[in-house]
Amino acid sequence: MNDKSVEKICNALDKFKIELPSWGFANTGTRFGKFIQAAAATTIEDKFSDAAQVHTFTGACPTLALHVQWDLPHGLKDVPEVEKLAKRFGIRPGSINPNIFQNQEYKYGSLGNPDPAIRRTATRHILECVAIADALASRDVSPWFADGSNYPGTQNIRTRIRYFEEGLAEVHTALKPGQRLLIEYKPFEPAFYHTDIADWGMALLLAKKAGPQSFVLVDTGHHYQAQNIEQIVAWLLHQNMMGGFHFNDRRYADDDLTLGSIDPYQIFRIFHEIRLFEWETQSTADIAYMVDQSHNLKGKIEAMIQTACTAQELYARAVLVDHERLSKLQESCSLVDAEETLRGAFWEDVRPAIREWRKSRSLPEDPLQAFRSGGYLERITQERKVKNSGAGGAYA
Ligand code: RM4
Ligand code: MN
Ligand code: MN
Repeated sequence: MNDKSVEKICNALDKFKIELPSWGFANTGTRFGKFIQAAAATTIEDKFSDAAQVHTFTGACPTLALHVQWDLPHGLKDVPEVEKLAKRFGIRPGSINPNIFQNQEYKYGSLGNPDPAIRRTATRHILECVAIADALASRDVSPWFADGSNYPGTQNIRTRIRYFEEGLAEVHTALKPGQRLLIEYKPFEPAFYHTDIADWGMALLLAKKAGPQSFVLVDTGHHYQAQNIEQIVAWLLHQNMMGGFHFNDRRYADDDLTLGSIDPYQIFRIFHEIRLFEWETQSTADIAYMVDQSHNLKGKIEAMIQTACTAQELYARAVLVDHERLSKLQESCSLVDAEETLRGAFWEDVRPAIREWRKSRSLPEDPLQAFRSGGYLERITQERKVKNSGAGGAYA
């Protein structure tokens, strides 16, 4: 690889940051049960501390997404504590995620619930999240709605669209200048007949209707098999509606596997669409890159370091695509050469260039190795094991 390519990668990596999810450090499981890890985070302090490890060794993850009910159980009252932790660990609070799916009252939905009192409760919670985001100087409020129904005929799909339009519009009016509302979609689970915000088209229409500070959030695991995700990304970029990502990989459904573990070419193609857009428009796409993964079996901090490094590798490959050349080949319909231009970048070994970048930024060349020899994992395993041994893993 020539010096110019290395320099291009280094400059791009300086700007490429990826947000970690607080819930990725806690004990999580499948719907059949949890496997408890002795070193898992059980408090918000643990989560900040673990995230700081990932950032220390990768230099790529300066922010932590928070799930309000899990991380700020007392809402706004917990803001000073979170601020203190953010300062102490050198990690900024990232996107604020409302929880409108876990409480008993949300059995039949939140903003789409036929009961107006429950719709109010949900709206109030999201409004509090907007206030929390404001207090923490976090830009993005990022709700995911589990709303839907399990059987045909049991809910009025169009009435619920209206409820969503009303609820989201109300939330939008509370946004401060600069804040954004990111609307996430998901085709199924937990609802198995219809989900109120099932795909990018529904999310896009709702975001447009809510107001100019709403954008769409693409969770890479929230698509049907074989769906062309990079095409969705290209459309959202074209519409200036691409707000952020929840990165993860999947083999079957919403598996939340490590980014790029199943299909690295897919993630590369997404990054390519973004880089191409940026080259054509001579602008930087204002996108929040976030991870939404919870590792049930892998060590959580190690898996997050692996994820951040994988994201950098796939992003760096997309940086190498020769846009000028590719555009000409596309125009002349030189199919094989165009495809080879894209594929060629994908097959470049960018790891030496990334090591260069790390060295020149005083980061360890091998973040995973550096974490392992740092002694942190042994220490927290000792400190947390008693607490974690009391955690229940049962499904029923
Ligand atoms: C959902 C979705 C959301 C996440 C929850 C916990 O499947 O991906 O983003 O907040 O899980
Ligand atoms: Mn998600
Ligand atoms: Mn998900």
